[in-house]
Amino acid sequence: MTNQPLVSILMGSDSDLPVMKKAAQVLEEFGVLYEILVLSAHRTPHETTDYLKKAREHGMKVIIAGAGGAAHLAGVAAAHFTLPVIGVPIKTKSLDGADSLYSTVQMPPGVPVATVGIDAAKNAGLLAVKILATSDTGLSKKLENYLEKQTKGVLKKSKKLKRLGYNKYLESIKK
Ligand code: RP5
Repeated sequence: MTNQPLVSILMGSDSDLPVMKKAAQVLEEFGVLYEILVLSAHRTPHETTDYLKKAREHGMKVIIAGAGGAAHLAGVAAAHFTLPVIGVPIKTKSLDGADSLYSTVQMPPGVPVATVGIDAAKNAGLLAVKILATSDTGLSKKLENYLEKQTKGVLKKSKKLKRLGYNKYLESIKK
């Protein structure tokens, strides 16, 4: 592992941060270094393009880009950055994030953006880890452990549901 960031987490506005922090949390869990910035395709077009053009020479392997509404950030990132770009469509008040989803996912042939679900920044973080794990055996092992833990967690819940029945189970998980 190097001591320089490998993943760049970008978002169009600081209002996206409560969602995008979930990508950062996953990367931290796996010990993957990242940098996190607010850069907008529309409000800071020149700064965004400058950053993206230099991202590869600065050692970035994956970019995660989250934006809402007319969400062009991930697409612009993919236009300038030659390695994988993961898009996170942010939920909006007006159209519930359908606008963000379509803007992010409907890229023209030749310029792919790996788009996760609306507000699914956790999956974006995990996908970045999976991409990096293709050439990092330590990370690959950590992923196996993570997935094993996840499986055990689900099976434990299933056993508990069987034991308690659904009414008592629901009582037990009430907040
Ligand atoms: C997008 O516009 C941002 O990604 C954000 O999701 C949305 C609203 O931005 P703010 O008005 O909250 O700054 O560019």
